[in-house]
Amino acid sequence: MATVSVHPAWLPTDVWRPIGSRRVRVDVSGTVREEVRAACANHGGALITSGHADLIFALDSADGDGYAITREPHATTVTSATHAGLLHGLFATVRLGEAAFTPAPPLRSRPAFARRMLDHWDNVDVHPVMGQVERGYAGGSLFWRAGEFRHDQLPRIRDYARLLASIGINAVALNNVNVHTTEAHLLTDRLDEIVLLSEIFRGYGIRVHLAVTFAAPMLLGGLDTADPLDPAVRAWWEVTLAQVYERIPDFGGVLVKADSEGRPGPFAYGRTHADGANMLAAALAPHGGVVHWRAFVYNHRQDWRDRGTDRARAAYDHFTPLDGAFADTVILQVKHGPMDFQPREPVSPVLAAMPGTRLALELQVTQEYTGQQKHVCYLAPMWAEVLGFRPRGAEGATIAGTVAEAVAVANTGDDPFWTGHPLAQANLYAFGRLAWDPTLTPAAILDEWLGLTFDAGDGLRAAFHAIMGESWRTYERYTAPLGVGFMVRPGHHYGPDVDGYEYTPWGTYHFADRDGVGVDRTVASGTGFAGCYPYPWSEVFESVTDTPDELLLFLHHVPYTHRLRSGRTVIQHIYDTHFAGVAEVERMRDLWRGLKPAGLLTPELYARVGELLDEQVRCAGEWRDQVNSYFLRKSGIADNRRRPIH
Ligand code: GCW
Repeated sequence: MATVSVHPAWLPTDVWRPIGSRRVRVDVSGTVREEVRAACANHGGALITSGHADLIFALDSADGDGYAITREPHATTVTSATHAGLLHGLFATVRLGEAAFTPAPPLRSRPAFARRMLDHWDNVDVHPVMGQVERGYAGGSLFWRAGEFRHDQLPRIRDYARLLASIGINAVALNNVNVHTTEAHLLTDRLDEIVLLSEIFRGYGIRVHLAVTFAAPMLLGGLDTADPLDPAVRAWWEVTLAQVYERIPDFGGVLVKADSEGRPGPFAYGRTHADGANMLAAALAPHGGVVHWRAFVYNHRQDWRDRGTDRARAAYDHFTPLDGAFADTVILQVKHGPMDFQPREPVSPVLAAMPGTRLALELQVTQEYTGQQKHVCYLAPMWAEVLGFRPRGAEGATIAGTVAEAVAVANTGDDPFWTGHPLAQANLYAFGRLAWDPTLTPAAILDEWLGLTFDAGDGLRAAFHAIMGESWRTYERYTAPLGVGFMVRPGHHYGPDVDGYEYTPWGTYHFADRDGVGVDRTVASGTGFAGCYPYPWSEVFESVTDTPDELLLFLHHVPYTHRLRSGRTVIQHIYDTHFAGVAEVERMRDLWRGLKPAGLLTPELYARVGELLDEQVRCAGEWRDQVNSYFLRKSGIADNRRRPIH
């Protein structure tokens, strides 16, 4: 049971009324029955074992974690082959509300991806730079505070597991992929904490995974090497992981960030990433565990003078030669874009280039580069574009049809609203729903979330759609233009700093000079990145006239006077979109001011969103003015509408 001050997110008590006010039979023991029991206690219904039931939950012999809901005049029946599937069926019934009890054709649903995973970037200790949660914008960690496990938070963690289960999440990595010394011990002498968490998550059909450091055999085992082909190293992992399985029989496996941003990895021993990942897979496979191996590998110490090195190519160059070399139980986890979770990037070419490897698509729900949960930025439209992208053209498969799994970096913490910005809850909700069914539309998901969270009527719904529906594109308009990315303040990544990364080793440049801007990634004259795509995208991206406007500067260096497909020049597009983006944010704030707190739109939530919208207006204005002034000064070309630029 949550403490009163914690917001119920999309599961307020009232969403249980349609179930809880009826006579319900649950033919299995466990979480479904306990949820139904609680709902009936709150809403006057009854959990019964005999006699007429309005709603029945029963196991059947179908396969997998899907469910079926049969709505007949006298009763509704929810069936699945597994407890987890029945739980998903329960939450689907919650989403249907009263409609679950109106006769209708049978509804069958199966998840598109067998594993739908959330990665926490939580630290145990407070990291001197990154804090308790790396790129966390929702307070502290739910699991640890200042080095200590949060025993006092177990009831809230249970509520959290329930929220995740209700959107179909079935795997959670508990700690940051940057595994520092204290966190490394979660695998061994602090395993008790993971055991406790696994007991809570297990009840909701969620398996726990741990991020581990590749150097663990040295750090924890006292060995003098972590060479994946060294027998003592292999033996250490086998024994250590076997001990984990003694305590956590359904332990999901490990997540590894290796040879990336200073993390240890197999390169130190002249071994490949397949050697490293397969070694861990061999230790896990006998127990049914998997390895999530991140493809986020690039040179973060590059010389900015060196135009030949292209960070966008790095994952492709490192991993595609290894296609087919990874064990079956290794999942290569690939960020959706080739750089790093920018508001606009092309889909990573790695996702289309490794047919012999199990791939996971990695999304970032935490809003590192999309307003840090101070800005409204509903990300489902971006993710839907990524999932629906067809690397081989209209006749080819989508990304959703290509990858094996969907993974996302969590945006949650111990904030009373779970996500800092209350409206950022919609992003977590949308990730879960899209990972279950990538064909759902962002607008339909938003509607679902609004219905549950606010019991929103038509007026409120329309206002929320107007504020949130296009908010990702709005964010794109007032920040870095035309896909060029990374004009953020280095380090914390909030707010504008056009040249902040320009002369740094991080590989994220825009190359603006007095004549033009953008990165030439063509085969003909640039880094060759466009050639990493299959046909037709290799040709589309190679061509400065065919490249979609929103990606132009990601792929081409063009003069400010270059005409976009839209007909506008690049410089005029920059001015126009930045003025328009801020005007849209002002309109969002005004719409919000026009609402009145009532019902589930509580005064606290209303006030929090209002304050954050003020900050979004301020920050968007700063973006507009810095970006516009920068390009006016570089180019010397005036805005054709002579609006104020500084
Ligand atoms: O986006 C970058 C972040 C790092 C993060 C890294 C990664 C966990 O700035 O904070 O480290 O990506 O994905 O590994």
